Amino acid sequence: MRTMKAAVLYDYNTPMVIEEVQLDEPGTGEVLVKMTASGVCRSDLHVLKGEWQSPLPTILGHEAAGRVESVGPGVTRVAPGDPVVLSFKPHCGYCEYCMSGRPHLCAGLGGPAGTLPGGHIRLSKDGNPIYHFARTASFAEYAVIHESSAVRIGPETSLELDALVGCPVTTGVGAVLNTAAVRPGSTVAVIGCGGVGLNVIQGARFAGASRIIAVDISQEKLEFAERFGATDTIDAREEDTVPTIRKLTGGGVDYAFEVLGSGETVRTAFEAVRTGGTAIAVGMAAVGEYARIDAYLLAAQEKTLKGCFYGSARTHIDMPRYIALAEAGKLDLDSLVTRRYPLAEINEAYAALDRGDVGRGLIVF
Ligand code: COD
Ligand code: ZN
Repeated sequence: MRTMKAAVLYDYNTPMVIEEVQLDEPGTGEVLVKMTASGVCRSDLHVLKGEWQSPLPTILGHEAAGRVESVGPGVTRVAPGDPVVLSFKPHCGYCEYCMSGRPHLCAGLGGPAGTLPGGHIRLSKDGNPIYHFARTASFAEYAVIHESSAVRIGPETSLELDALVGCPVTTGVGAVLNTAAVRPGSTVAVIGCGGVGLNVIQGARFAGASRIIAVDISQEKLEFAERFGATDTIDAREEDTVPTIRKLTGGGVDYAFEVLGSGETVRTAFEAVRTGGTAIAVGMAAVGEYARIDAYLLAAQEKTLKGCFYGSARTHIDMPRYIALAEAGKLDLDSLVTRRYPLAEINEAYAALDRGDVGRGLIVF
């Protein structure tokens, strides 16, 4: 057991407490990672605000990179010293989803929310359990994770920026390349240009989209989106999104991505695609929220409405590839990060996200 600094959330809508907690050694099939950096994402904010329930107390953080410190019994995929990106979707490798190339939907690993696969809890404070949010709990100096959550990457890499591959890059670029399989020359709309939306935009640019229409309610975010490849912008506060997209494209886009998480914007995405087009819901709405779509047009215009979880990622294939693309200058990780914080300032980092500051914040250990 080791003692380390971590940010603990005890109650919704209260600041995280930076304090010493205890972490057990990795068990069978588990890996201990020393954290280099962990990104600041809206999914954690959803929990902070109580919009998504998670057992408490918990340590948030799910997009991170670091180095393997030690491995538990039976671990063969990684060794101490290996640089890894953390994946918040561990997979068993043997279930129908894993075997058919969709490990992001793996159904083979048990355990309730807030625990590691198998139901294990390795975090505690004075003998009381602390839950592992998203099976990563990366707002801490160290994390114990499942072996399949430790994605080994090349030795020569900027581990700090690679943290972003853990969530926004894999989710956003994967939504374009895997979930939608955008074809060169297609037209694309992106509704919500936060950390994940920017990666949908740069994924679409990489895929060769001819037109990338960014939609947001912040002029600053729209200007930032242009740096990542947006060819047109729509301020949803001033313009009606669907008619504007139809006018710009002569009838609608081939693909519209909802990257925000609301029923209303899923509907906007559905209405913004042309006949035969595809709307992809990347954002996760509040539990119980519905998207009203025109059931007649769904059939008559042969539209597709598709969900996307974690960029339909095959993490061990995709994450090293995204890093290679970044190293080749084809994806931009550097400009995504607009501010770095020490762990002690994590509450300020989430306040900045909530305020709508542009780009991604990064907690650097
Ligand atoms: N129309 C257009 N844009 C809007 C509107 C609106 N009505 N309201 C808000 N926005 C903009 C905001 O200004 C902001 O720019 C953007 O939408 C949201 O961005 P962020 O930075 O707040 O959020 P992200 O990018 O960190 O996260 C967005 C997700 C959709 C990924 C996240 O919230 C989510 O739903 N995650 C679950 C889905 C998933 O697979 N997650 C993987 C782990 S995160
Ligand atoms: Zn995230």
